Amino acid sequence: MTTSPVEEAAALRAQLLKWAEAYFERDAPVVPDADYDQALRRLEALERAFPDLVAPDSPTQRVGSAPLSEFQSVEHRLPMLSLDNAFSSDDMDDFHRRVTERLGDSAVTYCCEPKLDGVAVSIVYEQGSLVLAATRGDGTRGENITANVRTISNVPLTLSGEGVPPYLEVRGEVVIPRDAFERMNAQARAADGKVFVNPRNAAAGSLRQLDSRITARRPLAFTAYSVGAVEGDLPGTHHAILQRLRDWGLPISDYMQTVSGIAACDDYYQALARQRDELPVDIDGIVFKVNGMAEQEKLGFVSRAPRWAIARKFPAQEVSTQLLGVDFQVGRTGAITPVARLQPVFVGGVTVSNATLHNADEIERLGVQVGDTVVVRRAGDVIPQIVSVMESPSSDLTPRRERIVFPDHCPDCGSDVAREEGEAVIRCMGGMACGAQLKAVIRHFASRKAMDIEGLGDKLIDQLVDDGLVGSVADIFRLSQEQLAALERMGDKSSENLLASIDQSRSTSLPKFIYALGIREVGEATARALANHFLELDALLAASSDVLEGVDDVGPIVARHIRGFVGDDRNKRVIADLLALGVNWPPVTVASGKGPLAGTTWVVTGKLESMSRGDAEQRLRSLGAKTASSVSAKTSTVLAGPGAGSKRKKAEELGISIVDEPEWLTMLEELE
Ligand code: 9MJ
Repeated sequence: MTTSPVEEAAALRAQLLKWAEAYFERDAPVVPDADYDQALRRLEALERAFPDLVAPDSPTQRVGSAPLSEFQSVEHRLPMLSLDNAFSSDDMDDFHRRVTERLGDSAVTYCCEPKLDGVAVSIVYEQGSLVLAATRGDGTRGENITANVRTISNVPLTLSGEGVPPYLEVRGEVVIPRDAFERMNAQARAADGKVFVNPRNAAAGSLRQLDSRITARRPLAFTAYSVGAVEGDLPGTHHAILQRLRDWGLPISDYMQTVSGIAACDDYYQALARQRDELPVDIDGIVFKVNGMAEQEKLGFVSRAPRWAIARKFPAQEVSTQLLGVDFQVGRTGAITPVARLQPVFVGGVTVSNATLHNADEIERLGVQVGDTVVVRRAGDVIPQIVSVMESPSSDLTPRRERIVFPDHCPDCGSDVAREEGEAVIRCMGGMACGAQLKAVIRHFASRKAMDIEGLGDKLIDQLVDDGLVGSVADIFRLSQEQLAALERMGDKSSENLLASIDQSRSTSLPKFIYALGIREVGEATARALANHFLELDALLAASSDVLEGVDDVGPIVARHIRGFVGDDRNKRVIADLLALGVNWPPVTVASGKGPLAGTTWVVTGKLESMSRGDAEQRLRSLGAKTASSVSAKTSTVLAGPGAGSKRKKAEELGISIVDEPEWLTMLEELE
């Protein structure tokens, strides 16, 4: 049966209105943006082809949604428009052609800005004082959220400096930076509070609180990106106007840049796309604006959007797909993790066919079942996650749903499983008798930041365990050339190389050795803190819980895990075997009041260009400094690379000195 354009348009309109209501009114989207955009574009195409189909309430005729009744409605002096989207360089070429044709000039300067993925707001200043703030609403009327916006710490309540216009409407985006979002959700989870799907929904939810005391507790941040109605004089370019806003105390994007021509726009887009995952805030594309205000005026507007601007979108980080099944994987500590098998989809720039489902609580929270259509999110190198379940379409085509049942025995070794009191995780009780656990333990032991055994990859580990050659990490150092050469796909040369790298790994450092043991919750930083505190392995093995809790980074839970690990006879044996088999390290040297940076405490944050953060910390410690992971009154200096977020902000608030990487490298040259 084929559907007519009339039916299709009606179905799309109904669907879009429903999705938009969930998104705007309830801050709880039911489909990824990419699906919404696709349906909207299809409806636009139908309406273009059959203009009679355009209904006054069509989602194509609206920018957002009607304001909620609880907030007062305010009319924007000038409409707040949205932006047209581009999805390819061809779309950008079309945009540039339209601009140059209308301007009759082929040399156009564009201002490039990251497209922040938050909530658009308008803030009005009269005689330099904040008098009104509103959401975009339907573009013509928005909601009065002045009380809430006044709580945002980087929104000035009064503007300062020369030439502030008597009436100035500033427009921009309110977001929640990623690291603050993670902290906020972690707290909400701990307190059984509302967990948000992403920073944008968290920002939206925070801004539409009727009680602004709640808003004040949310880590919101504003960035100005344009002006609305203005009485008074402003400079003649968009870029200069934003610089002026900054002079008056308003936050603007650090990444804003003017370029000539469309090829340079593409360069800017590609450069930011590469940095996307390291930025402190979510961005979903780049906005390009014709820089000259006279040119903007000449270009004017079409129904919903200015002709002088376009938003080029990045590939979607959230898409929908079907959950085909669930596998259960056993990790290093026996934790059994449900892994979603998905209908492969392209998301965040790669094709994804698996995603983590974390644990049974998460499955329950999501209400997910096999056969459901789910929203998958992949951002950066983070493991793909299922963030929500889409409403199941109620038609005969609805696939049969199937509940996800946790195994009551280990899927690898068949041992019993148990869930510890107060824990979300279910564990296999098989210990090292469980092949899956043993393999995961060895993978961790051999990994780069642990014993760093080059060439001992996952496949080889599987073979060694399955063939019974390795039953503990100590057995790695007992392997002979003959045993290795006899393995499938392993020649003489590769077995020699592997033996050489195993041999080399015997010389390690105490922090790496402690980390390699794979004690629960003992990551690299804790391993380093333990090594620096105890200096000798024996002292760590003998330490009581009280003594352990005296170490930076170690609380009662970590202390319990350490005591549990070192108290286990099998682990004691493995440690003794490793030492007997020649694993060794040089004495630990710690900052002992010596070195040019003795007495100082540093925090390294952001992404450094010339070395990893770990190496930078090592360099600092070798000069006598202490390094810490969080900024406090005890911090002397913060080394901040690009993308430094909350730690930099905290340092600024506390008046702690901040150095950038070039300054720091110069300092090192002098000190080292
Ligand atoms: C965002 N979302 O970052 C605009 N935007 O300009 C930037 N949005 C915009 N500009 C005019 N950087 C309408 C919307």
